Amino acid sequence: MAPATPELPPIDPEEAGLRVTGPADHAAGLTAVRVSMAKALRQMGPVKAARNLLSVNQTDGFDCMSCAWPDPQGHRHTAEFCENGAKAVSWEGVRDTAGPEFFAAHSLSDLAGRTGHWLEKQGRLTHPMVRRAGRDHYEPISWDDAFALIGSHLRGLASPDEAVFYTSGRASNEAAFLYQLLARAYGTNNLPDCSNMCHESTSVGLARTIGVGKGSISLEDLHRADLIVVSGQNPGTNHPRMLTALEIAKRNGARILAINPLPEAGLLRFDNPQKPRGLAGHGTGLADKLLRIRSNGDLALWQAIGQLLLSAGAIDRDFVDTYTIGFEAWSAHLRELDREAVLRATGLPWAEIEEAAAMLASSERIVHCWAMGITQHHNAVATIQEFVNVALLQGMIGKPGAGLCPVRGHSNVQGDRTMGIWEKPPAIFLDRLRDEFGFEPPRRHGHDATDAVRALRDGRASVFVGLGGNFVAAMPDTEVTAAALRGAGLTVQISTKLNRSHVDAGRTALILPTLGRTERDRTGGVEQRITVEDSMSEVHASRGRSAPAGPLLRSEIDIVCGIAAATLGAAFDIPWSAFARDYDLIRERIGRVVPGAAGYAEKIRSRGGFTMPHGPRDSRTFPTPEGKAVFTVSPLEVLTVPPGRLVLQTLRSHDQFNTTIYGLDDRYRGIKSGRRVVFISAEDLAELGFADGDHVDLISEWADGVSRRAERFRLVEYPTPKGCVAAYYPETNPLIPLDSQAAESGTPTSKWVVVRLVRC
Ligand SMILES: Nc1nc2c(c(=O)[nH]1)N[C@H]1C(S)=C(S)[C@@H](COP(=O)(O)OP(=O)(O)OC[C@H]3O[C@@H](n4cnc5c(=O)[nH]c(N)nc54)[C@H](O)[C@@H]3O)O[C@H]1N2
Ligand SMILES: Nc1nc2c(c(=O)[nH]1)N[C@H]1C(S)=C(S)[C@@H](COP(=O)(O)OP(=O)(O)OC[C@H]3O[C@@H](n4cnc5c(=O)[nH]c(N)nc54)[C@H](O)[C@@H]3O)O[C@H]1N2
Ligand SMILES: [Mo]
Repeated sequence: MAPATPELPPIDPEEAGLRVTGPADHAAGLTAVRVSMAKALRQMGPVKAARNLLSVNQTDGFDCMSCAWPDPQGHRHTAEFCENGAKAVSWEGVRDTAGPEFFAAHSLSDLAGRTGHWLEKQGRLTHPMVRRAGRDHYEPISWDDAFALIGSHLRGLASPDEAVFYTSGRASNEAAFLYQLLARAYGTNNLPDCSNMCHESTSVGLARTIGVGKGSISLEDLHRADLIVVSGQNPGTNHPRMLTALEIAKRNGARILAINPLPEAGLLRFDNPQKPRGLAGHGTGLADKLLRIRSNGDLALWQAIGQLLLSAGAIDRDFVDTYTIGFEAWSAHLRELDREAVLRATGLPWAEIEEAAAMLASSERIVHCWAMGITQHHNAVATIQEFVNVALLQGMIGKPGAGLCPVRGHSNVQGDRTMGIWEKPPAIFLDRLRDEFGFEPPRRHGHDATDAVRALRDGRASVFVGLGGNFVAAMPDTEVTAAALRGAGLTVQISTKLNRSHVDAGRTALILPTLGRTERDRTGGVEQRITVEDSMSEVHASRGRSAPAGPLLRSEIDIVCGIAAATLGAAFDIPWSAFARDYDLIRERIGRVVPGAAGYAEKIRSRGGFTMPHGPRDSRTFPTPEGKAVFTVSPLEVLTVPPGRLVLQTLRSHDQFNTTIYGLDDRYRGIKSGRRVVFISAEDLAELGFADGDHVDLISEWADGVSRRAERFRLVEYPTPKGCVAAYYPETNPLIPLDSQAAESGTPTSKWVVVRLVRC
């Protein structure tokens, strides 16, 4: 199982069994229920499976960690989860563990030859472990010694900016709040997070145009919309509970316009597994129209739609006059729109664009939803601002049944940002932090995720702490990112399972095992709850029910407090050990520091929680510098690729959660027992002289002249637009140049990688 190139993650031997059956035309249904139950029973055993699956997303249970989709208010199904939620819960609840014996048996050199799938499959991490400089094994270490080691490294740095504090989006609000407090009390804003790779373009685009970097709707709005636009998103796999909301909306008369290069099963038809009709019948047809757009054609599409709406007079004049600025400049710009450029960029016939525009023109309550197919592009911020322009034109913000709905990924990624996990914190947040804790927080911006890699690579940073996640596998340019972490003086991973980021370890490296969302947290001798915020700004409590995977596990909060006390001692009188004993004390501080969270500790005691305020949604108040919503003008640049090259988008299979690979199948796209596939159109196969079933290496091309390679992929003929191919993340991350980033947001362009195919 030796890796093909020593630096690259190895190829799974199970790939040899790869089979291809072709795409499905609907999502969920009986298969989904059968698959999730079988997995749960196998991995957790019957008692734990029942306990865990019955408390997912219940008001007194835990928040499902598989996505950030909101829970319905009032009536909830007994089973308020989906197939992929059940997979996530089972994956955390496994009976297997990877403790000291495992690490004694497997050196780091051995682990370097294993796949990410194999690493996570070893089970839950149970003991704090250390890899001491020069050694090839992790060995056990006590919690106190681990904290002392971190403290001495951090205190020994020449500047606090030589440390990086990364967060993945599963951390609770309480853990996130204390983590940013630790970083800032220590002296740095180096708080990159998974948002930087995810919805950062959304945060930037929405902050500029409506003044708040978050979505503006509730679940109820989605149910009441008469048109729902789903751009660059695959909800059947990544937000399956959203299909239920789409089904309700359809029943209430809504139409759905989907915009995607691929005919994703979950966009076409939905068999709701929670209803008898869904279990046996043919389900609900979802998209009324699917625009099979070329990669990155969305900016052009929305400019064209804007122009068509303008000429059709589909304008909410009152809204535009009262609440916005910049309309004249925007409409003048669209009058000049080059139709030829639109056709080239989108690959769509003009008549289809007109049809889509007519759907918008004839709707009164429109919700715009989007995800990674929009945010992970060079011009992502401009694209988002362009459909915001259209939403403003039609007055679709701050009215029932209408609004903007960025669909977040990690279950608490939005909450983490609210709690101050941000390398560019707003001044008001820092002022309130100063007033509450009595120290002056650093004001200069910190590193985002890609800058963190550069700083580690160039020796400007030497300590990396990860609160969850798998930085090495999730980031672009795998070899560069891995080498950057290996060059660090100290890496600390607070994790539930083993992954690539523990293997590409710093000279000294720590693994700190933590409780997951499903597990009972009795820190301080009492049963604790944590809180989270979903994609629609609903905040609520979450409490795990299962016995922890091992007696030594600590909560993320406890671990952050341990690191903080060992690093900062009694500085600023921050009561770290009291915080760890009573999470209500943290919530009281959150209520005083976080804008919009006044009375936090009391509010989350109410069943179902509360909604964070949102000016545009609540009262059409737009907290931009101008005090109004802003129309923005973006030049239309059509990205092209040289002859013989293709545009690769990197996406998720139905059997993974980000870098966690549950299995090697992608049921909806007809792939079994393999992940190293490239979906490619019949035209491209013919033009490039390949056939379905051929094997190729992928080589990406970028301005720096470095040739990045990912090896041995099987070509799969698939209905994807000509010139646009798709393959799974994270196998393709070695192809994405670190510097290939979205303008303004810095998000890696995971959906736009220029590649060529070489027969192998
Ligand atoms: N089961 C499961 N659930 C998850 C995750 C998971 O891995 N597994 N991940 C979570 C996370 S962190 C996130 S961010 C979300 C991700 O949720 P998604 O954004 O749905 O994830 P992707 O698989 O990246 O899918 C991107 C979609 O955009 C389309 N697309 C690509 N390029 C373009 C383009 O140029 N234009 C348009 N219009 N469409 C395009 C692709 O064809 C694909 O359908 O899901 C969350 N939920
Ligand atoms: N090419 C390409 N790259 C991408 C993307 C893409 O579409 N294409 N998508 C990007 C996106 S949207 C995102 S959000 C990032 C994801 O980046 P990350 O959030 O860094 O990665 P994950 O794979 O979600 O992290 C998985 C690890 O989290 C740990 N973990 C799981 N649960 C818990 C918990 O409760 N607590 C703690 N402390 N640890 C836990 C486990 O050890 C597990 O191995 O990847 C990005 N990378
Ligand atoms: Mo994400």
